[in-house]
Amino acid sequence: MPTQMTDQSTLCRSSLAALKAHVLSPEWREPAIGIVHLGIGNFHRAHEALYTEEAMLAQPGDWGICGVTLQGDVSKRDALMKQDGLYSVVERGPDGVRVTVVRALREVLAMPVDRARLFARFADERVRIVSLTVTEKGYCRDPQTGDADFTHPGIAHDLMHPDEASTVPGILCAALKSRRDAGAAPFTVLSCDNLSHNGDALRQAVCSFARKLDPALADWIETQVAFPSTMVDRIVPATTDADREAAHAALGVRDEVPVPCEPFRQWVIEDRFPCGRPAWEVAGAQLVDDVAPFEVAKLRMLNATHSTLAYLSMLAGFETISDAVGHAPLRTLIHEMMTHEIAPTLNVPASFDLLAYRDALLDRYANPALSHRCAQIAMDGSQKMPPRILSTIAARLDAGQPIERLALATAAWFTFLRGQSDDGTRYRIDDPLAERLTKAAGDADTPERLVDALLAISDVFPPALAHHPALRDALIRAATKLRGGALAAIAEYSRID
Ligand code: CS2
Repeated sequence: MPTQMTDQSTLCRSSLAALKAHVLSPEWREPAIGIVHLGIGNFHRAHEALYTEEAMLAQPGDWGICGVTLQGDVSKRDALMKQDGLYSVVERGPDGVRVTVVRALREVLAMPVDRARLFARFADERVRIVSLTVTEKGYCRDPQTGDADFTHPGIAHDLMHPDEASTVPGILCAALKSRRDAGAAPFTVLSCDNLSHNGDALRQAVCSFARKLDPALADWIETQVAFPSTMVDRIVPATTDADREAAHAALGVRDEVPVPCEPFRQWVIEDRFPCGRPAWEVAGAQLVDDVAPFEVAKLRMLNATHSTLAYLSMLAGFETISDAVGHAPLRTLIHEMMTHEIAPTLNVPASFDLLAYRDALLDRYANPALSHRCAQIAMDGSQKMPPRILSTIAARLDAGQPIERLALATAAWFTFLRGQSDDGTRYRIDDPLAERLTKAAGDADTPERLVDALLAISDVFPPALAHHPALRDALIRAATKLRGGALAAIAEYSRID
């Protein structure tokens, strides 16, 4: 009888038996698929997938994951499926590297080519959770109203052709409609993106889209579907050859798609899952009634300082976050920014020690083993700046408080949009509003014009903020300093009281 040829040199389910030291537990029952995850990038694979694997080891259940790439990235699907959905998480801590093979991912689909298979999954009542990491821009929201953005070409297309939907609101509506039409229970929709009140934000985008299409469907979604909010946290850079080599050295077989990450991880989840969920708490997830304080603290402390470091570093020439915090004045600047300008705006439970949180963040950033590139964080500023930095600025201006360091962060973004670092190196601006932003920044020949041109972009700056004189003044001061070079501006702003 001919034997089937398997590639012994690459990670696959038949190589698992030899990898006992690199799985969480050799006891493993292959689960049926219970979660469809939209946006099968590195973050999900180092976060929810790992929590889910640990939950299933403690409490067996059918929570296997079907991961979906929404960009039609067939090569990503094929690379993962060639390895039967297996991949390794390469945890890089200051004390060394730990490689763990994750088994929870059972299938990978690419939209739009796999539409029929994806909708068969959505129709399967064993799928009880549809989770998402599609980044801020994936929600296609109107920044002013929070509804789906009906001027967005993808949303306009999906309203005309709901059976060929390609946006997140369009796909979720079509999937939920198929459940309703079949008289089946809906699935829970779980946003895992860095948006404030991410569950509510997604619910509004989906329901406003559904209301245009089919008001009865919108009513059904509003009353029947749960959209719990979550706060997710783990620093997960892009994969490099060094990660492939680390996985190979540990496993003895090749893994083309490992995921590097820091040892730290956190997941705070609003506990509203009418059709059940994995026992994520056994893996350390915190199931709470209200995620908002955790979510806002993470966005305003971690993500805000990440963006600040990224824009100042793109100008000053620091390549990674650990390089950036290795520059003492920059580290001081973000330390002081968290202490004096951000932490006082946060309303967290008494047990949440914000200064300890700040110090832990600085330690995480300094992790020399994690090469987290500033250019990766600098992407999509038009989506990231409002929840990360502008929300804190607005709160402080309302209270009549100073915003100098936050203004420097914002002016660094404006200056970054000119597409050139202080030493003349040119880079590309990767942002859904890139055309408008780079035109506004490129045409401005003075700090005043730069600030005015960018404040006029109402998708980023709501009118009350755009017209606040104290903001404009602080931005012009900071943009003027940045003209003299980011290093000099960092030095000066690290010294203010
Ligand atoms: C980062 C985040 O890329 C970015 O914008 O700020 O991905 C950050 O690493 C995660 O939110 C950490 O949990």
